[in-house]
Amino acid sequence: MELIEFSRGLPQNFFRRHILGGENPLKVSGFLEANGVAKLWGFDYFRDLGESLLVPVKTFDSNGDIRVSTTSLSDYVRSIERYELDQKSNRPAYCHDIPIFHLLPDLIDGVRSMPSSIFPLWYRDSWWQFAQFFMSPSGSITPLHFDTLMTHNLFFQVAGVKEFYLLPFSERSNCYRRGWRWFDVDPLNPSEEKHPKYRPDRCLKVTLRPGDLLYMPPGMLHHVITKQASISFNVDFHTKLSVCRSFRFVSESIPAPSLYYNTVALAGLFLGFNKRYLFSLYKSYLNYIS
Ligand SMILES: O=C(O)CCC(=O)C(=O)O
Ligand SMILES: [Fe+2]
Repeated sequence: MELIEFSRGLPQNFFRRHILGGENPLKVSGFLEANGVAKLWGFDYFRDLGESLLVPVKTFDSNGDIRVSTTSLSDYVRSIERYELDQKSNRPAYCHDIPIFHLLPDLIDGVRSMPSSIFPLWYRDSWWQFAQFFMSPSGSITPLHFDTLMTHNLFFQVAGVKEFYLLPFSERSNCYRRGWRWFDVDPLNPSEEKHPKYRPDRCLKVTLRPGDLLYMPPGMLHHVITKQASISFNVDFHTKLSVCRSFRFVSESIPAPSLYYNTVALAGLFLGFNKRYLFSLYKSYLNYIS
């Protein structure tokens, strides 16, 4: 596995070469700025916007549990700002996987200049419906996992800095798997004693700064640490090949809800079913993922 890097622009054959056939992660530095989506939303923007907007925030416990509570977006931004000034207080939880364009439809105008050709045809006219939002204070961690639907992932870093620790899907048997998609190995702090099969030389570190784009192919294991208070969003999507492949993982206990959502995507990608109708069947997914 190697990281393929571009600066700002994308090559002509980006979708065909790197997304349809690719197995490697790919980073495009300065992608958002180059596509007119620069400095779109800072912390100020959400602080002033979200007084009445309630969002779930999550804590990932070391035993693998995820605890969820609710706060107003403005209060949440203020708690991050306080924490970043004086890191002695408790770190605020992680605002993780929020379907932001459904909660704040005005934000869609800010991303219309993005080239939709980076998505499969079926997604292009409204790719933002599939986007998930992340806001986090420095030090927040999303532990090692792969994405539950076995989708491709385009990850957009809007503000702050994140480090991704990436491992190929083929390393899943060496990372001490828990259930379908979580892993016990901590690539930042590996323990030879506890996890002797883990191969740190297979792990690739990728740093994302404001404006950067990271593409991860289906099944790529990722562990993510927020280095500087961060705002990001991603779009998980299927191609015909990735959605068909996902049904193979019945033998690895892919959960029934994931198979349900992939059946919906299959109907869209192969049969071209109207997205307006299909999306209502898919929408609950955006609140289902961790
Ligand atoms: O940014 C993070 O902390 C997690 C991102 C992630 O897991 C994803 O995009 O699938
Ligand atoms: Fe993920």
